Amino acid sequence: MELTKTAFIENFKKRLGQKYALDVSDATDSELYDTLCSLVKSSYSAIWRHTWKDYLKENEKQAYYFSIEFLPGKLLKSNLLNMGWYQLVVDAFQELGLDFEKVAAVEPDMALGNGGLGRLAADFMDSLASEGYPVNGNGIRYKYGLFKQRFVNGYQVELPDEWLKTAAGNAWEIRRASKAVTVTMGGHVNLVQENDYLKPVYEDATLIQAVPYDVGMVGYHNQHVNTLRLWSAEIPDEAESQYPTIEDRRQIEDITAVLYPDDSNESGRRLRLKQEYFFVSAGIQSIVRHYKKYHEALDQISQRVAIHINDTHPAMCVAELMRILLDEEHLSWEKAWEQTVKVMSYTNHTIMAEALETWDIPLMNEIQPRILQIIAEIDHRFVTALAGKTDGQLIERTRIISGGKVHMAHLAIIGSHSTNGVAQLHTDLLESDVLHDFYMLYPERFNNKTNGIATRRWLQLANPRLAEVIDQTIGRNWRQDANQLQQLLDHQADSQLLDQLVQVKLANKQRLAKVIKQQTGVTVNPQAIFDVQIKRLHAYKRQLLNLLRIIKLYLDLKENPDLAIVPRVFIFGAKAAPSYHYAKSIIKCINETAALINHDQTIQDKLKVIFLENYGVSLAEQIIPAADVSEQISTASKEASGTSNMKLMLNGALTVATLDGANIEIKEQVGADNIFIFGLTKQEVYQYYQDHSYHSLDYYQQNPLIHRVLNTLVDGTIPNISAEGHEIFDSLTYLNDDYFVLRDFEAYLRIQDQVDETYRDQHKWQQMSLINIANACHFSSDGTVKKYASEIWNVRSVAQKGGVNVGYPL
Ligand code: NBG
Repeated sequence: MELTKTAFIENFKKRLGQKYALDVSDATDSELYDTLCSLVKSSYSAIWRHTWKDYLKENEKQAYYFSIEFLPGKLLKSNLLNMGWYQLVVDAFQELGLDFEKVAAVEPDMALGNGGLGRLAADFMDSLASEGYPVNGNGIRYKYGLFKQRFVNGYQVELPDEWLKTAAGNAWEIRRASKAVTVTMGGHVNLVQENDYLKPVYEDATLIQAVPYDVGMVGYHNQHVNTLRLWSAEIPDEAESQYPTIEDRRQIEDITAVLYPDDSNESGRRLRLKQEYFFVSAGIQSIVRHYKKYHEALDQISQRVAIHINDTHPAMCVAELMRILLDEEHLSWEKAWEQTVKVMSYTNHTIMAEALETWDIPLMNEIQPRILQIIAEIDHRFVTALAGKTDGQLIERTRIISGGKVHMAHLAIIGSHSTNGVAQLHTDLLESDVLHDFYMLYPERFNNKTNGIATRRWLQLANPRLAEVIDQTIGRNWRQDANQLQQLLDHQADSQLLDQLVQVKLANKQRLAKVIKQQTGVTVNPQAIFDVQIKRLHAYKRQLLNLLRIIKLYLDLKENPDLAIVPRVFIFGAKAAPSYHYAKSIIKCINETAALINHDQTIQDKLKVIFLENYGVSLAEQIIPAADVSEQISTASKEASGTSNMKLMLNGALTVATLDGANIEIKEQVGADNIFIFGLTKQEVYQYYQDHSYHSLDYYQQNPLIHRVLNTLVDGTIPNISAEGHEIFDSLTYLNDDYFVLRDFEAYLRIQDQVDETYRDQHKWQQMSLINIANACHFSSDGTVKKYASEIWNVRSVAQKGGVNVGYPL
């Protein structure tokens, strides 16, 4: 049916009547939301069916993106936008006397991820569908999303995020019981000779039913819908009687209960490894089953299937595909291995050692003994093939099993044809340092794919005011093709446009000020600089550097209340991992500093510090459009890429940055004059590592300013932080400040002075802002996924890009 407002209203009322036997005026927001989702889903479902049937008809090669995190946030608005329905639905709701925003707010955030890694996966899914690529996601349907963060007396408290229990539940998923597979875990395995192959015989293994829940990933105006398949662990029907008590059942159901169970203890680690094998095995089994339905020769599977290992968590994909090709399909080891390496590819997302997973051999054996056998065989063959040909120590350093542990990154690299980093500097570091040994062995496997962001969510949806101004300036084609944003560069001298940017930013700041007031009770002045640092709480990201500067400003103002500074509102959003004690102490210190400053009458509006609770995708959508300053201040070399840097520049914030991750590429695009760069470079950081010449205590003892600022952590100036203040103080002084906070402090102060000075010249500021918006197109994830598709997976786009007006039918 043709999509018109009248037709939509008619269908909407009819659907509400069918589902709930209600009129519009009697329905709750949840019922209205559910009805709207149901209409949206019926529209794209027909197309969804065609999409995958077309893949089959055309015999398309398909790729599968395996990730333990997906962080899509809310999907209603993004589906409406991508389907071309957004404005029409808003208008229709208005005509019906309904509040669209209130209804949309009912949707729970799908928070199945921690941070950048999971959000990147979600932006990629949006871009892959919008660019028409045959690529599906594969992950876990956690019953509880990432914890809900609350602050109690300034401390982070974690509450369960029962997103599936909300009235709205997950309206987008389809449970596909018919596509369930069985995952085998635990027990023992013996190999018995049968004909000319070895057959594994399992004893006492646990069988788990993996049930997929599929979520449609709707492409932008192109009638193309991919699948995000999330697996849930259940007890197989035939095994019900083996699990008589609730406790028994929980052993199985807990496998997909929570995201990132606390792995600071053994039982947390065991559960984590189970999760990894569970979704890897379920995903690969279903891919192979699908492949076999339409193709015969498994020794050709790499021509039709690509599998992407997103970070090390799904690295067991290598061993699981080998297991199936060997044990179930009886391919020879050589053939199976050749195909596996061609199918697999791997992205590394961090150089932090803690994130390069290793597992104790006994634990791996306990979770899946057959997988351990296969990994051991891969390791053995790797060592044998290299023996005598290369330096023995290099072999020891690169082999998969060593020191009693299984090294997952080694498995991922050895078992795949491509390893990429996520920004140029990060890839360079992998090649020259972190993975240098592997780079010596397989230089051709390494490549860079700088991250990207979905402009649909981060500009069109999050910042409609800015989107409209851009439409008026360069037309609407940028909505289809982000590269068009560059046309804005022709308008740098258009003072009317620059004024409009001021108005847009102000309106967005007013909107955020309301959220802040509601959440914290603090009134902030929208004329102040909104200075934003939003990202996971981690020592290397240096929220602490920001905090020390805030304390310095506070001390300055206490000393001289008339000091003329440009008023600033510092805004933080960050969760700390539940077992990361130091990060939680930083949260406490920021909160106490905020309370001190926000309640100090002498400071007034010059300084406000806001730490918004429960940072996540939906909150980011409110904060980012309102930001003037983007804090990207990690210790050089530590941030693999960053993506909030890209989202903030797209929304016109100016970046204060170290030369780290993608900041370097942002600088290259906007030019050194349009970004505020400071601090140690990666070379300087590495030099310090080499000559051990950094002594942070000297900075404390010899620099009066640093002395004064650090003392506030321990002398009671900031109240209620006696333990946390000392902990942080010690880390920065006696424990030699791992992340060079003190070393970069003065450079940071100086660059921030430049920020103030520039902000005073609003014309210049807005021009810089415009240049940032225009150049953010270089970081569109549409462009990034094209490179993955052509350079790593070898899949092609199968949907034509629609025009701006190609919507989805009613
Ligand atoms: C994060 C990095 C970020 C990067 C994202 C996406 C993890 C393990 N890594 O710098 O810290 O932008 O991945 O690549 O979450």
